[in-house]
Amino acid sequence: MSFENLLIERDHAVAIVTVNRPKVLNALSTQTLDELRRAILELKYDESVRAVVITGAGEKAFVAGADINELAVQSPTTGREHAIAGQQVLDLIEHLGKPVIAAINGYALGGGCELAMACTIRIASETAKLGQPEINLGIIPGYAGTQRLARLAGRGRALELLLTGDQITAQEAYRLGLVNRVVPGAELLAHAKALAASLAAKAPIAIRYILEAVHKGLEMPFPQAQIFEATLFGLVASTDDMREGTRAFLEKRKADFKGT
Ligand code: CO8
Repeated sequence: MSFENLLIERDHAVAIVTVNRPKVLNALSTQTLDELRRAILELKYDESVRAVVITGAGEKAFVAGADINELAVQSPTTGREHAIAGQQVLDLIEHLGKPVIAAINGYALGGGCELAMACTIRIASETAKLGQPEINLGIIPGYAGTQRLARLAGRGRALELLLTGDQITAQEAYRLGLVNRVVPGAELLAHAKALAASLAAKAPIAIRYILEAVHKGLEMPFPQAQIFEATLFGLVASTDDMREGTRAFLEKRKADFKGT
């Protein structure tokens, strides 16, 4: 895979995707979003990849939002198309079936915060700043930020962030439940990679079903979600990894999961 605006590296079963437009604080142009879509699809079908880390190039930013140069000249129809295309890319990330860790190394604003929210787990550096500043541009989030922020941080907090457009610190984001962990900047990538590697060593089918049970189940009425969970539970009971995991426990050894 080679891209103009993304760097893709591999560290065993972990793929690291770096949005690489540091001169514009890694803003998501249409091309960058399309590259992200193609990269994520490749990683989805690459069985040797079991977890993904997404981060931004340079010291300053994870992703400072959609590219405002493009937003400034959009029309109602291209704006709608652009929003739908972005939503689809973020949906692909959310439904990758493998854990995706956002390593938030600086500004995660607008589309950047939305990208982070589509990831499974968010780890922020102590100096990161998060927010949805669209209101200050006279627009609203378009990559499902109104929806994911309200689901992650709650309706009241989401409304405050969306309406004020304020940037918040990593610690404040942690307090709101918007990020899972805050670590020193120098340790961020190593921390994200280590977490990704530990998730990559777990049973891939069980990981996939947990992701599906949470993401799809939360959109269902509770009794239906329970049946959905029970069905997925039944399916994992058919896997070699279930036999390996339970046997390894009883034999007091580390399980070796194969993804079958
Ligand atoms: N798009 C394009 N260029 C950007 C962006 C961006 N989002 N953010 C920063 N840049 C550029 C700057 O223009 C500047 O370029 P140049 O060097 O040529 O002047 C360069 O990056 C460095 O930025 P600054 O000089 O501004 O750096 P500062 O340290 O002074 O400030 C900030 C950093 C606070 C992050 C500031 O750059 C900023 O406020 N950026 C914009 C943040 C923002 O508003 N993001 C939301 C964008 S809207 C959005 O994401 C909507 C998503 C949904 C779209 C739906 C489909 C249509």
